Amino acid sequence: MSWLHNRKTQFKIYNGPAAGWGALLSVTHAWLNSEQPIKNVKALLRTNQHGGFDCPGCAWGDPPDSGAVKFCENGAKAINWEATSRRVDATFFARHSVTQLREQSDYWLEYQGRLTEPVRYDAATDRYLPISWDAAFAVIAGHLNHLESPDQAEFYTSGRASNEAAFLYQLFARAYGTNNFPDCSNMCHEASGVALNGSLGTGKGTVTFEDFEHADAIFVLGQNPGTNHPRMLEPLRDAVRRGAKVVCFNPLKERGLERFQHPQKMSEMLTNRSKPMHTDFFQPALGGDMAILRGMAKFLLAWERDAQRRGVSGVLDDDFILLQTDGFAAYLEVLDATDWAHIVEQSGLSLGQIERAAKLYCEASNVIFCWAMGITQHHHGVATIQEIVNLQLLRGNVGRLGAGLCPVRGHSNVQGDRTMGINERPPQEFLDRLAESFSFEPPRGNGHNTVEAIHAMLKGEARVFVALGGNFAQATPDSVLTHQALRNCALTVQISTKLNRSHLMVGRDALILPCLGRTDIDQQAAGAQCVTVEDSFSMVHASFGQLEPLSKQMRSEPWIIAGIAEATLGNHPVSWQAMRDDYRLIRDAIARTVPGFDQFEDRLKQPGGFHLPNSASQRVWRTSTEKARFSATFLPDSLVHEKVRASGQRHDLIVQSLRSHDQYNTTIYSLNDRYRGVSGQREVLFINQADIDRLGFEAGEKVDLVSLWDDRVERKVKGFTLLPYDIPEGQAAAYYPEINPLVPLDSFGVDSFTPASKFIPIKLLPGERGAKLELTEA
Ligand SMILES: Nc1nc2c(c(=O)[nH]1)N[C@H]1C(S)=C(S)[C@@H](COP(=O)(O)OP(=O)(O)OC[C@H]3O[C@@H](n4cnc5c(=O)[nH]c(N)nc54)[C@H](O)[C@@H]3O)O[C@H]1N2
Ligand SMILES: Nc1nc2c(c(=O)[nH]1)N[C@H]1C(S)=C(S)[C@@H](COP(=O)(O)OP(=O)(O)OC[C@H]3O[C@@H](n4cnc5c(=O)[nH]c(N)nc54)[C@H](O)[C@@H]3O)O[C@H]1N2
Ligand SMILES: [Mo]
Repeated sequence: MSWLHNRKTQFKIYNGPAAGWGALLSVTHAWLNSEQPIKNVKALLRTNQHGGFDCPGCAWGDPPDSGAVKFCENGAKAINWEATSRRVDATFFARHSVTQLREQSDYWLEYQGRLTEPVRYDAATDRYLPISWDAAFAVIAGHLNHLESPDQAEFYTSGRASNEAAFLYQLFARAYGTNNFPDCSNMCHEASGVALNGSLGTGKGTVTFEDFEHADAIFVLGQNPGTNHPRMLEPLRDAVRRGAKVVCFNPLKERGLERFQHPQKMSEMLTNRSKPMHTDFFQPALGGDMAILRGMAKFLLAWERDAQRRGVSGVLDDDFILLQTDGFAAYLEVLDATDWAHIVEQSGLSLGQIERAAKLYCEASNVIFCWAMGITQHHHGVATIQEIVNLQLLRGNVGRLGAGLCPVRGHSNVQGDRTMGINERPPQEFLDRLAESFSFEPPRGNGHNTVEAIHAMLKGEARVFVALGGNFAQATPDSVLTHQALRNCALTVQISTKLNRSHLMVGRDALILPCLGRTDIDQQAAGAQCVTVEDSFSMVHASFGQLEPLSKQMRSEPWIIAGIAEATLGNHPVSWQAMRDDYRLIRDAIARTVPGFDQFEDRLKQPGGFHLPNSASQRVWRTSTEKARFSATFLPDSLVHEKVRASGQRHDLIVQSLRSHDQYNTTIYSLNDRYRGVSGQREVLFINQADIDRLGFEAGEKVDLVSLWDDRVERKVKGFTLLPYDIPEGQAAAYYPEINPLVPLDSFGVDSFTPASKFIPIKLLPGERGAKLELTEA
């Protein structure tokens, strides 16, 4: 076997299973690196347990009534990363100017530790200096109260914010007067919400944990659970074991979709046995899923017609289609009008493969479809998800045990934040209830999403930017423009746990407000507080911090929001101080305002929490026609956007941006990616050897990447090592956020505004001369 290497960088094939010993070693490393291993072991054992805290990792749910250990390798990393004893305080900021800090990598910045005191940017010295909490609140209130319109402020949220924090935040921003809620979910599962709302009248997934136990087939599209939702591996493996089909669609043969060794099952660990994770694997073209799904539906239709001719029972669920749905006739027309050649060309699969996928689908009585960023972050993400729904409606696979739709969410509370009203396009009923509960008139028009917020800041139309968590500067597309957008602001406020690049893209005035994380004990006037979150299966449960905070100057998110609100609005429309002192009052307010939260406080006491009802899972369709709706959208003529074609240049490759095994979004835990065999480097381009040859380069060579768009802006990243990889020809992959500068701000999904970060047409240019890794034999 051969691999590429130099002194600090190495690429070699990983042959181990997902999880297993590799995971255990990696967890141990994260522990030791946190510099408080013993404390963190205790904390880890309380993860996702009743009376413990909710894992700040992903939004996958937990099986009901099991007392077992409920964390995974990457959850453990997230916890150790948060619960470090390293600190970023006034001494740290005295040592480093903001300009110097900008030179550091994202990895270095977050590694410096927890933010432990509030600071304000001082332009004269180019440094952050300490400020008291009261003075910080007064600065914010001063800016907000001097804007000409509340719509000149942007209130960003990242999906770790608790329900309590999110509810308070939206209440404050709406009482202040705006619906400008750019949100991480705009870049994440927005397409799922838009598609499911339109088709089924609910923006959420329709399945629970129990459904996974009863599914005969689970289709997993555009998702890498081994890295991003490791607790999902167990139900997938169990499904394979009991004879169900697990059918994956992914251009990359991700390790975590291949084999799995349970790190908490001694028998598997000691005998080093692993279990297969899938029964079938298809490698589509990037963005080719809609064509595959359309092809599958066409096969179903052909088989149905054939059965009718022969007078035998067919494959469609006629009763369901007749009684529960509408739009079927229009959908049939679209199916018939879509030609096979178009399907095959766009899908990247052969007709035989599509037929096989359709068979697998029809042979299973109960089917669940799961998907994540490989589906949502495309121009036609909404239409693709609606095609998943179409297929499921054809066989009545919604609203019964073992079947349904499962957008696998990202951040641990991103779904809850939406439920709490973090929504730039709020439903009018939500606003009505808010108006009634708090006796004020909230703004009714749509606010800005992430892309619109960046445009507004670039044009100087938005002037104050407040972030409840996250890393706006790095998570967003078109980094050069986005950084400029933040720096155009009169004030930027970052409520954060750790230092990141967003803190360095300062407005003329800038504040960093250090907050507690999920693992920290939260003491308020009424005693130790819990917060609540909602997972991908709509289970709501409480989370209690377990660790003593590093500094008394760190405050909880609700405390900080209440402070800003009181300084800006006084006691309008509530006593912010009372809410801050006792979160039960916030939960009372949620219970009064948000459907499904009656007797919130009492129901939290149930182990495992409680389930928010989902209308579609009960076959109640809250759509405009009160039916589940077939969507009749044609396949895109071309997957390549017209603005790329209009650039007059032809792309060399289509690149997708994805996550390594050692990162949490923009948080980089290390420069390694175990399952893909990369260590010591992140600036790599995974590419097929045939493409390296076709384009006249050599494996290991460094190249520059330039993306194409018809607006004369040069979007370039430099010095990426070409890494030969098992990836379909014509495609490539690289890590997010390193290639975010390549994603044009206006390259986003139809109706979702989600940056198309899984489909970036690029050209390769030769990089620095002589910078090449050597290929050696092992
Ligand atoms: N450890 C860890 N856990 C996380 C995160 C993290 O960064 N680290 N992030 C959290 C968040 S916010 C989210 S949203 C989720 C993200 O979870 P994922 O969606 O699993 O994350 P990505 O790394 O973006 O992986 C996308 C996958 O889709 C595939 N893909 C790309 N394009 C296509 C396509 O066109 N078709 C198909 N079929 N597949 C495609 C890629 O090859 C890749 O395997 O994970 C959450 N959990
Ligand atoms: N090219 C490309 N871009 C993408 C994606 C992609 O796949 N490709 N994925 C997109 C997706 S799915 C998402 S969800 C977004 C993520 O976008 P964000 O949610 O904005 O980014 P994160 O990297 O999760 O934010 C990390 C920061 O959050 C802060 N933080 C951590 N925990 C807490 C907490 O408990 N409270 C507070 N207040 N702050 C905290 C820390 O300071 C940390 O530095 O990125 C999107 N961007
Ligand atoms: Mo996400």
